[in-house]
Amino acid sequence: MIIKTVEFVKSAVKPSQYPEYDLPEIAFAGRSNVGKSSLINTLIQRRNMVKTSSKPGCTQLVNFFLINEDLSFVDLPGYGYAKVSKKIRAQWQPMINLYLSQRQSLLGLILLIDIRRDPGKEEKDMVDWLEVHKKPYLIILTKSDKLSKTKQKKRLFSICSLLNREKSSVILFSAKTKMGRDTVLDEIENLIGWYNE
Ligand SMILES: Nc1nc2c(ncn2[C@@H]2O[C@H](COP(=O)(O)OP(=O)(O)OP(=O)(O)O)[C@@H](O)[C@H]2O)c(=O)[nH]1
Ligand SMILES: [Mg+2]
Repeated sequence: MIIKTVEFVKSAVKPSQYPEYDLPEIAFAGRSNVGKSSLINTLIQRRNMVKTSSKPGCTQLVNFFLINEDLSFVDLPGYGYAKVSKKIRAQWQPMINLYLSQRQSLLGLILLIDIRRDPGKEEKDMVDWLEVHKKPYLIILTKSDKLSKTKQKKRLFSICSLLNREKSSVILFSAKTKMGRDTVLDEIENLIGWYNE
């Protein structure tokens, strides 16, 4: 897939604020600081279109982007960050859950996992939810540049076995080196093709 145009559409807290366009939508989910916003920036080749930060808890709303005028990307707040206040956490999880359960046009989800971390309860719950709701999804291991090639392979192997997934269905990615960018774009194109059939 070639990304020609990108437009920030809006930020939302609740479903009544979501854009009303009826376009296939791909959402990016994962723990705080895992690299969701950086992955989107890498895909769209804009360094700062989506705000990123070394401090977890950067994305605090559901952010909608229009791609090539016919596809929507959604950057979600991260879950699981212990250091944000209880009050903020109490607002985020329902925001993510509401989005997942209410958004009719959600075509597929991209679940990001830091290559150095074992998937936790949040990731397993997310995969279970996706399976139950028959939503297509991709698993991406972020920050792969932090490990040697040999360690990347080892981590890929153990994360796949923890999640019961085939190795071919999990993508090694780095926003720093752009490793995996083309594979992610191809997979997104496959998802859209599947939607259009
Ligand atoms: N080395 C390296 N750093 C990365 C990579 N992806 C993201 N980062 C860094 O990790 C930090 C968090 O990245 P974000 O993209 O803001 O993460 P996020 O998942 O959107 O975080 P929240 O919005 O807080 O949920 C930033 O300092 C990024 O520069 C990567 O592939 N490699
Ligand atoms: Mg973010």
